[in-house]
Amino acid sequence: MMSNVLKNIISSQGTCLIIPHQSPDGDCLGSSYTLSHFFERHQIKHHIIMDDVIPSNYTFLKKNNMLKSSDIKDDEKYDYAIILDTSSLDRIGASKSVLDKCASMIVIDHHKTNSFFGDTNIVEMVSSVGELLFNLYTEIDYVIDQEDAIGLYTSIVTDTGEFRYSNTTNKTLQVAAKLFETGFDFESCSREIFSNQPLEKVVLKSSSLSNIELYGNKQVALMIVSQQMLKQHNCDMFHSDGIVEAGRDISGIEVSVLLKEIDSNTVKVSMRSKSFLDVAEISLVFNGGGHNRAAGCTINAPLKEAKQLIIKEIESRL
Ligand SMILES: [Mn+2]
Repeated sequence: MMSNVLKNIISSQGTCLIIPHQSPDGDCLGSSYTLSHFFERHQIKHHIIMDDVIPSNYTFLKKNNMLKSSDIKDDEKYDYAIILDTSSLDRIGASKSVLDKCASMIVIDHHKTNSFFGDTNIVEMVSSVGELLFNLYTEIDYVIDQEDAIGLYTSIVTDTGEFRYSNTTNKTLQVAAKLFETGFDFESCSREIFSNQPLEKVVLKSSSLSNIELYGNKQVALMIVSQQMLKQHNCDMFHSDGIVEAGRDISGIEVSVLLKEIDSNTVKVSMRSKSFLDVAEISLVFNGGGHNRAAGCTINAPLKEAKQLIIKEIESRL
């Protein structure tokens, strides 16, 4: 078995930068939160790099030690960059200059499309990075507390779609049970995450869904969030979170696609599938990545063209 990276960091008192992926979600924010707490408890000097805006339903995971890439000074040096929930280098939520200041890169991830770009890669096909961190903690007999449970639970509950997706295993539920044993306030966590949507975000979602298009014998749902829609509803792109899942949850739909217009020649594609289509494979065609049931990629083309490309690729597999 690979020696436990966390144990090595503690024994060497290494300095660390925790780096989640771009457009942070519940898993990378929750796992950054607990890992930072773990380091605090072991007096390890560290920061979390957060260049993006944290979506409002995850602001309870904000930490005082969060810095932007640009806050890291030229002469600073760190022993480790710990990259969480990120399958490839181009998805990292920090500028490359930050990585250059770290002697070693440790990747902790659960994407099957992970490209093993770190010096050390801990990649396991579990529900979430939260579940993977829990396993690493258990290996070294670290006693998780309520603060850890807040981060770990957020990771697991969001990446499993509240324990509904096929990545939920009996191990996942056993981990959740262990978190509950700490007595942490899971109801307050759930409220923060799921019952805390800004009104403009809900209106954007409704606007996108009301213009839904169906393809592939009505098995494919396609939604769009354009720059013009963001302006109209006073939203940022991170407010598009949750739309692609709503498309998937329509009966008869196997694949849901959300096209996010970043600029006139860049479209980010999010995909969700319900029961059989491997959307990670489709993403790989466009140099993206992800999981069987949730994946994404970027297409450098105008919206209309990107739509044709992705629909063609999906329809050929149905
Ligand atoms: Mn994840």
